[in-house]
Amino acid sequence: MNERKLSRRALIAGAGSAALAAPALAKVAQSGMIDLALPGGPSLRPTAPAFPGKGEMIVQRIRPPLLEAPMDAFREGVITPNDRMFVRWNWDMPTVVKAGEHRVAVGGAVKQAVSLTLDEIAAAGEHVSVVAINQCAGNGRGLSEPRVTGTQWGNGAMGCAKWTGVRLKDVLAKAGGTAPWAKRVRFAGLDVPLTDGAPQFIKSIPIDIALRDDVLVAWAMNDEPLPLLHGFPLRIVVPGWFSTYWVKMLATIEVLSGADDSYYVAKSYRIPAQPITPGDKDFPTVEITTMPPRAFITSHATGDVVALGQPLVLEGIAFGGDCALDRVDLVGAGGDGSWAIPCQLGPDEHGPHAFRRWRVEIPQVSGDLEEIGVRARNVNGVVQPDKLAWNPSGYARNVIERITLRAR
Ligand SMILES: Nc1nc2c(c(=O)[nH]1)N[C@H]1C(S)=C(S)[C@@H](COP(=O)(O)O)O[C@H]1N2
Ligand SMILES: [Mo]
Repeated sequence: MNERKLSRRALIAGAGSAALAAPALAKVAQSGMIDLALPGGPSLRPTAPAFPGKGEMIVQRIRPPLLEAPMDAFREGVITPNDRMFVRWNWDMPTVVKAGEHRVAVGGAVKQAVSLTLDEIAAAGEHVSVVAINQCAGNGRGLSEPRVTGTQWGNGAMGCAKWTGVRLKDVLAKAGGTAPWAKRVRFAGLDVPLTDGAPQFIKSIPIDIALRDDVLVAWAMNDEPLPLLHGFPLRIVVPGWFSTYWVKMLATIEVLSGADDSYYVAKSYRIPAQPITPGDKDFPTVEITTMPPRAFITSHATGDVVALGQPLVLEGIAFGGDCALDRVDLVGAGGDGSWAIPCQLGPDEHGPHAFRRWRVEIPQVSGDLEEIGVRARNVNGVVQPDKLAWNPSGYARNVIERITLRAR
């Protein structure tokens, strides 16, 4: 009940308009520079403490905004505060949204097409919260070797938040439910392409995923109304799936009777069906869907000096991807025959789709720690690989991340 009150307030407060003045976007104060340590190319990026609604973030692009969280945003806890959540817009982002006038059109292979107000969405069903990781399919792309095109993200195009809303299936029920022959559900936001004739950013998910109990039309992020940058007033949340499907500023829900041939599903956001070698052409591809497991060291970074002869505690975060995390191991350089030390997992506070903390103590540092990494395994037995599954867009990176520490 509390949840309901809170979310109602979130939706209705001040007729819930959110605006970000266009000039404010351009007037980003640059406080400093951060080195993303990207291989073989320019890797310095400005950081901005003054981007509207944000703490210190790495500015990859101002407009449409691409903001990355510095890794120190993940040093404590498992929930990413709203002001440290990365931001990604493919096309231009509307800077004023009037909640009172906002409608969500639900149509296609449904019984009766409807156009719903925010109040009607809020009344569509039980209010549900899920803690889930929002990760860009291109997270870590900038670390690809050889380099690839696209936003040169370090590993900060991810974050974990509590999302609150109603189930997508309850919203579909407002249209009388989906037809028995429904195949996919497609979403569009308020944003439109910047160039004439370019495809709109629309995305679809298979019908069985759309009807899952934890797939939401969400209006709150960490108990606050969705910030404009994150899709006010409503966004789709698909736990365990890359957030390219988590369409923001949701305006249209379209139930499809067949395959989706739209650009961002049929042509882009795809990975090789089989491993490839850089330079390969004309290989079959599949669409990006669920996330694989990943782990990160957050207590230390390459170049840090640690005390020789002393114990050393390393800490970080990890996640299972599309299912719960099973274990994390600290591993030495190289694949076979190398050492592995099991890490202790922090409490499972927020369920299978959230970050977990891990910790490990090395009893005594006996020399430099070259290329040590952390390797996550999920409950489905999927383990992070030692070798990068290189692909031309640097998607779905989950190779073991490594750092080198000097002992003095
Ligand atoms: N309407 C709309 N929704 C969108 C996008 C977009 O460009 N427009 N980008 C998607 C992509 S590729 C990502 S990674 C996530 C980023 O979500 P965030 O900005 O809240 O972190 O939004 C997704 N939803
Ligand atoms: Mo993305």
